[in-house]
Amino acid sequence: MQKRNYFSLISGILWILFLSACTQPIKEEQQKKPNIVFIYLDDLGYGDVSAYKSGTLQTPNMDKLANEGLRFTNGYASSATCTPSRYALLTGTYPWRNQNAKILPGTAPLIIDTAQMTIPKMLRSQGYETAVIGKWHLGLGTGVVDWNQEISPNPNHVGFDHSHILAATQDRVPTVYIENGRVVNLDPNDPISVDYDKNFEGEPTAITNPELLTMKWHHGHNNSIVNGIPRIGFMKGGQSAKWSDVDMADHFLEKGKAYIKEKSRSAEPFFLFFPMQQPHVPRTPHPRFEGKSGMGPRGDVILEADWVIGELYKTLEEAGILENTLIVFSSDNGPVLNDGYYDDAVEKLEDHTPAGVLRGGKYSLFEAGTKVPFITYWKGNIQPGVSDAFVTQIDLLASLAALVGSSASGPDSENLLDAFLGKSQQGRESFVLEATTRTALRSGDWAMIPPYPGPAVQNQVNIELGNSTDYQLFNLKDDPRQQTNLATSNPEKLEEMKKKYLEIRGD
Ligand code: NG6
Ligand code: CA
Repeated sequence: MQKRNYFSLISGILWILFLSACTQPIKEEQQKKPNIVFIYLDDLGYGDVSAYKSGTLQTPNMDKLANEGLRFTNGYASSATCTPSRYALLTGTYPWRNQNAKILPGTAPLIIDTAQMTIPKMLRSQGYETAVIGKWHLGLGTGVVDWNQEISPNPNHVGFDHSHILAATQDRVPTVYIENGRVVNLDPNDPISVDYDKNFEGEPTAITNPELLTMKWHHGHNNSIVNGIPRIGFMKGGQSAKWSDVDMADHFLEKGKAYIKEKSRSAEPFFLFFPMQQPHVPRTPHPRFEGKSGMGPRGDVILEADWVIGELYKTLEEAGILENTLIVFSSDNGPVLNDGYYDDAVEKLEDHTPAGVLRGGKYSLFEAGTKVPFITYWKGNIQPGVSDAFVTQIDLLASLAALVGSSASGPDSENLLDAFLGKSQQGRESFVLEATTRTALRSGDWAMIPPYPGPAVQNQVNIELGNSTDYQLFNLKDDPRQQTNLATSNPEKLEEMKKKYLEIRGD
């Protein structure tokens, strides 16, 4: 009898141990907030991802996210250029509220106020570790930066625990990586100086020494030469710190992989903001990708970026955290072919359509300026599908806050979490988008562009900017290509749109 009691006691204990061993990891997994990886391309168009449009360029790793996640057909960047889009994304604030939110030189001060709420700050308050690895372009320091000292404020002062960045763009000096406010690999005996107005005596430029160039400039981009590529701005010194352009994709990938691997072992969830430089100019694919697209360097760097994304995905999978990681994929603005260098982007395009059927491109108030590929992917949590919900990058702050249990937001950010997770088709109603300091309204199925002076087409980049002496009104449902201006035939709708636009703009 006693023996039997002991037996049942021991088997009972074993059962409890067995059951708790089975349920424990699941419980922990459920309790741990999801990691968030935001992959942000630079100038990638709505039609550059093959999941968005069957074309000659194949992007299998982007397609995997799109086809096994949620592919948005009405996903928008906040601006048709880089800095304003990034500002809006991180702060949930319309970029036109901040007059400094425009394409910045490499010497510009940080335009995010260190008191402002940001996505990484909000996540940090919820126990996240946060990092930015890639292109920054939101300014650094307070005005006059000494690149040989700690540069402050930097991304670490607006919510990132860790930052490994390029300051502005690949075509702007300084052409160095900056980690947590310090230039990487800098030799103190060869200090860096940067100036956007005048050259340093005796330093070669694209104008004085064209024989040093391996890439030719088309417009702009004729100041200092680094690695044979003419840049915007003048730079002197810092030889050992200069990046290698063709290795940039590998460089950021290695940093991204190392961060994911390290944080996958941490008890805290992480947020990795991974803004990539492709396919912005100068397009410098690693030799492994050279000629692979048949479309010249622009196509090649898109294939390179696609490969990087596949590697990041694999890293998450191998670290065993794919099921607990929300991946968001988008682009900062629409596409451009010739953005200042002769690189065959126009000549070798063939039948590829970077903007899909959309009108305009980078810099434009027409749809292709801001309507971009937009994907959310979360294995096991987001059902694969296509969403027509109207979502914008400005909404990520409030939506991610809702995901992780924070009530933080930005002044213009809407909580669209259910739309981002595919639980609802309900997006936002209206949005005032920006393009080179001009603004326009997108509301319901409609787009309204107020009159603006200036050329209809920017000839150097060959993009229709949206300027006109008249109001322009389009019904995007019937006319996604924006071919028929309904401003005169539908005056009621025009008035309604004007009113809404002024309400939001508040001026
Ligand atoms: C423009 C540059 C362009 C690109 C852009 C910024 C010239 C003539 N053009 O001024 O090449 O660098 O700025 O692009 O200099 S963005 O995607 O970062 O906004
Ligand atoms: Ca851009």
